[in-house]
Amino acid sequence: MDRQLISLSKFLSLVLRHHPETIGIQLDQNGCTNISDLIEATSRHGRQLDHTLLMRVVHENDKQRFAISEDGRRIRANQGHSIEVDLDLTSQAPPQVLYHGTVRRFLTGIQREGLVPGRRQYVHLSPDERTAHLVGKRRGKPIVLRIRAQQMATAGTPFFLSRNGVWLTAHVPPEYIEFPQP
Ligand code: HQG
Repeated sequence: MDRQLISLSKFLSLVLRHHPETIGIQLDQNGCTNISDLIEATSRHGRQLDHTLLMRVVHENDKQRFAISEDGRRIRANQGHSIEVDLDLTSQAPPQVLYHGTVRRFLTGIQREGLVPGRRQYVHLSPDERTAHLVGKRRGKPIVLRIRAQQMATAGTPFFLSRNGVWLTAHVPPEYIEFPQP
């Protein structure tokens, strides 16, 4: 993605996951908004956006952060919301182990409370170590935690797989987390 697309992707993440009111739009209960309203409101907000550019942000997005409805009229973020939305995901069995990328300064909190969603709707887990490493790296020297997801699921915790491959769950208690040796 080029710089213009990255900047637009960040802006659309802000609007479609956290603060639609910044540009005066509303999301429906599934987190969707009308594409033409979004384009108009974004342009009114002083950011250049048209349909072609929006489709490039969606299709060239490194993490497939956004999805378009089948009729092509609506858009939403695939995951990452702080606003409560119903992504209509069905729970499914996770692999035996999932991964979470974080940094050392959060470890004490995680050891105490487990992984909590913070301002997001869910805790985000990665299917592979490499992805978790990149997630942790956003904040400093990455630390990758191994999560015994299958055990959690067997004990009754639902897991969801977002449309862009991120595993979501409400909370990971510390007893299911393998911490790296200090
Ligand atoms: C940490 C990006 C202290 C947690 C990424 C994380 C991902 C705790 C931070 C997606 C804690 C929350 C999500 C506890 C969790 N005490 N710290 N008990 N429990 N934490 O950004 O997983 O580019 O909300 O380790 O690539 O980092 O936005 O979650 O460091 O897929 O599409 O609290 O966001 O994708 O941070 O990242 P975040 P995350 P996008």
